[in-house]
Amino acid sequence: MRIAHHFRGWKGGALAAAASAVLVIPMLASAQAADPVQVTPASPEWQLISRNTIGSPSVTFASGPVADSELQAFGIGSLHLQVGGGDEKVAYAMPLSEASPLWGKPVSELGDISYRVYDGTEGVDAALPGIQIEVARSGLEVGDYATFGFLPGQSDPVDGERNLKHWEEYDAKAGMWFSTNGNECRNSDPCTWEGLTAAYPDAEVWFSAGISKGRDTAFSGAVDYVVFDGVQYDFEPGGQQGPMGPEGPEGPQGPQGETGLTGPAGPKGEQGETGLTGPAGPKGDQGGEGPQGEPGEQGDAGPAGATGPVGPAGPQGPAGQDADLMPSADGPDRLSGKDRYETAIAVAKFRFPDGSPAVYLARNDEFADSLAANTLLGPILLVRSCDLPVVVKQYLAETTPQRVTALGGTNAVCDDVLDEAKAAAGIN
Ligand SMILES: [Ca+2]
Repeated sequence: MRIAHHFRGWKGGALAAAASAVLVIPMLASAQAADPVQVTPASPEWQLISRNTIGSPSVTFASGPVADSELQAFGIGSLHLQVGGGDEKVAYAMPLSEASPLWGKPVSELGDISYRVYDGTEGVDAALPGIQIEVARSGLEVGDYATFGFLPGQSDPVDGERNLKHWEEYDAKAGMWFSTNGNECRNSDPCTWEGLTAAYPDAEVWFSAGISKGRDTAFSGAVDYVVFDGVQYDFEPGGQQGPMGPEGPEGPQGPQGETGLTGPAGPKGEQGETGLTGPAGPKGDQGGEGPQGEPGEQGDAGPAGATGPVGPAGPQGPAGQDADLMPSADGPDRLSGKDRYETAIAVAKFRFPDGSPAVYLARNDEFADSLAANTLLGPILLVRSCDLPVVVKQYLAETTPQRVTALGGTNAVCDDVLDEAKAAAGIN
């Protein structure tokens, strides 16, 4: 994936950016209490969410666009988006962790949600970028992870009329919303905000909140002045344009080569390429000292890339990889669950305590497939041919791997199960 960022790296500028993150800008008529938070390429609070980005969309912070209308970009510039039709999609959002004030906040208690969007897409009735909130629909304690999305195409802008090459403001809580993977408020039958929060009264904010442009039409335009939970975010060009960010490490090499299969792509590499942040190296610290894998030398697990706060890319520990693949003398006497699905997950959790960038799905009764895959560097989870066990879904939602691979043909693992598994992992 190539992202046309030219503002790579926040390592050198994060502190300076944080210090200048809040600008005092004269309030418009609908004044909010606090000053807007200025978001620049250097702001770590907002990032490209690589697992929800496909293709090579362009995301830049730039001046304007200036429209021939009353409403304009807030301040000087905005977040410019160029997304191709078909398969491309992009998410630019606030990754959340347990330390974030939004983490676990009941969705029903969220304050204002609105944004400005400029549609400059010629010749296409473009689908606009919307607001996307990853949630635990039954609360973080229980899970049931999904995404709530605002549908600008089924909602009216504040001025009542949508025009090309105009800035339009959408009050998202006054418009229509959908939930992924749910019986209520499906994309085909969306709900008002009140309907959404009534259908999922226990939903809590989970993993990210921000802007998303889905995989439908092309879009060329911009987004600015996002208000989320009453906090205003003003996208502006400039900021601390530090040195090029480090490239993310490649995906782990190893037994994949021996089997001749393509190993998991370096998903961390993808995010590193945007230069916004160098995410933590997924296995960087793992087993660093293990001299060719002496038993029992398994090192500390690296920080979980998906949920952890992103930091500079960590170097991969080559020796650690070897050590990591060797059996440990410290294992339990038995790994088990109440059935084979749970047992596979118990094995996965033991072997990959911090999750894995890649996981594999094998049919519960096709032992040849899982046997053939046993040298892959990632958990092998068992599924029914056309049914994804709830425990597997929960595991995927908790560990958010960047790649899910089905083992065998569609008779072994049907496409619906693969799609559902990807959705559970947040891969859309
Ligand atoms: Ca702006």
